[in-house]
Amino acid sequence: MAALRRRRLAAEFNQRRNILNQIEPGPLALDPVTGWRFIDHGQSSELTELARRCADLFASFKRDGGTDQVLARNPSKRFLLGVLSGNELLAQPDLVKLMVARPIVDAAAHYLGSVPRLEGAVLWWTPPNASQTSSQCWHIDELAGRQVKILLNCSDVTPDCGPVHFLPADRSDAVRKQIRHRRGRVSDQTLFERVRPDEVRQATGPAGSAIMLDSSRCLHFGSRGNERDRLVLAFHFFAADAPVDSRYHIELDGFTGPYAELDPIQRLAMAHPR
Ligand SMILES: O=C(O)CCC(=O)C(=O)O
Repeated sequence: MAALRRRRLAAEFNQRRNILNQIEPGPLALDPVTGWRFIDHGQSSELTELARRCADLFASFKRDGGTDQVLARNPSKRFLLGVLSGNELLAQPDLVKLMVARPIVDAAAHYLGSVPRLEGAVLWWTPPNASQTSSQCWHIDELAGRQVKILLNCSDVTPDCGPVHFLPADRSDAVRKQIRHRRGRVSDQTLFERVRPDEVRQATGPAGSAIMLDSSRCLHFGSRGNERDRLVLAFHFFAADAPVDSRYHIELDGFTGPYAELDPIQRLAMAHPR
């Protein structure tokens, strides 16, 4: 399926690759070796604004009883609870337009080698919890070979808020090769037999700070041991010919209304070749 899609979209992919020489990697460029970068509060005006708007949205969601409802719907899961996801976000054009701000798209384009598409987005709330399951264990995001995921802290994230922990891509590649990892979870024991604790990074920081991460290469986990709430906006870019992830998939019908303001590169980032 994936190979077929790649072949079918080869011309589209090449076009998106050729446009790269008209774009600079810009201030948010990612290191191709380590596959991540930290963005501090205020370093990207777009991300600072996006975090502020997401925090406001969450405050009204909570006021309207949304958090109680989401907990009632998920009695056995108390992490990464979706506040708003996928195409629901299209009703918040200001948020979506900030996600495809040029510094973000340009950095993702250079890392991925072609103008990518915004594949999906979700605003996640993690309340205090004591579980250690699923994405709370070391893993990579398996769907694509590479991706650029932005995990934007929309609340202040300290070590007791279950921050994302990750191992840079070059070290993750080496460890995965040693243990012949292809998919599934990696235990703490297996990892720490090969990795020093100080090699593991934590995505802590004030609201408005973020990490850009190739979560398909960097082993990572999050939402573990929260003693306090964490609100995070996750959105990710895939190369145009990568598989489609239906979970938080975001797909715009046309560039009308507020979306008419998008420039040609941003339009490519929001256009989904079929
Ligand atoms: O933030 C978290 O809890 C984990 C996020 C994660 O695993 C992911 O985005 O792939």
